[in-house]
Amino acid sequence: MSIVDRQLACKPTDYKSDVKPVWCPGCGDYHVLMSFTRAFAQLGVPPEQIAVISGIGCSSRIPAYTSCYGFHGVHGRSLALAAGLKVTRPDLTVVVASGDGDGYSIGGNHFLHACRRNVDMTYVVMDNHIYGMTKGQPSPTTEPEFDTAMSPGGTGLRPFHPLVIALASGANFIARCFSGEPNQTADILLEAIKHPGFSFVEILSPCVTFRPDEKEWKNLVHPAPVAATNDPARAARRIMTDDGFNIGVLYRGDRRPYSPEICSETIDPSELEKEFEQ
Ligand SMILES: Cc1ncc(C[n+]2csc(CCOP(=O)(O)OP(=O)(O)O)c2C)c(N)n1
Ligand code: SF4
Repeated sequence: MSIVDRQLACKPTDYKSDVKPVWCPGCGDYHVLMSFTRAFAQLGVPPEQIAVISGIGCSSRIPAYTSCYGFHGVHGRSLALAAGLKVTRPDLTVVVASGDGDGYSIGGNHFLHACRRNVDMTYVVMDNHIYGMTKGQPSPTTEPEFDTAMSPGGTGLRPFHPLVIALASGANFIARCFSGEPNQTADILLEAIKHPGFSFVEILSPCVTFRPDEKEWKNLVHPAPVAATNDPARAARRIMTDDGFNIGVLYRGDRRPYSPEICSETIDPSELEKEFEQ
């Protein structure tokens, strides 16, 4: 079968591996996996032309459950890996899967600079406002009053605002999804993958084991009341003032994606050498 025929024939099940997920029954990440495979099928790119990269965490297990190429890397370092891969293999579709602990705590610095660099890839953070895999420590998005064994009475710390930080750092596409809406999430993931540059998609994905209260999220999410904008100032105002449960595409930017040629266009290495010889 030719590549074109295969692209036409792709079904969501073609992107699933034979590995059975070990997530807890009811974990939101099952639906996220479904959204990934639906988005890939709609994209029509065969599994061997997609790379799913992750760090460590329950959410970061996703590459093993897809039939795409994948890399289950070091905790918090998935973006560096993915950027290196995309720059050297621009023909691949690169999608990065992370959790709020992996992406915003140990990986926080990489998040800022990936947004700035604007390599053409899609960063998906399954945010459950807790560390699931390591049994319920607070993460940067945990509410200040949320009581955990590690932080009795809550941390008292102001939560990190990933969407605002992504916007301020230069992400080129920003959306929020809810894992309980896999079709809508698949549509948004597809749009994020097709959008040039660094696309950031937050997926609210409940951890039913360490945050049973998050089962309520299905009653709190609602469509974003205004259409996406390409104006960062308007997007910032909206994201700063929303209730954290607006679902949809919130920002579509038009920054030019990073490519190694951007540097070679502007810097002539022989000129630099002359400067150092002086
Ligand atoms: C360098 C390093 N530090 C800490 C850990 C332990 N660790 C593994 S997963 C994890 C937290 C994962 O939380 P999150 O990213 O929110 O994902 P979730 O499990 O909730 O999906 C931590 C701290 C590790 N594996 N490596
Ligand atoms: S601990 Fe939480 S995040 Fe991890 S698999 Fe279970 S429900 Fe999902």
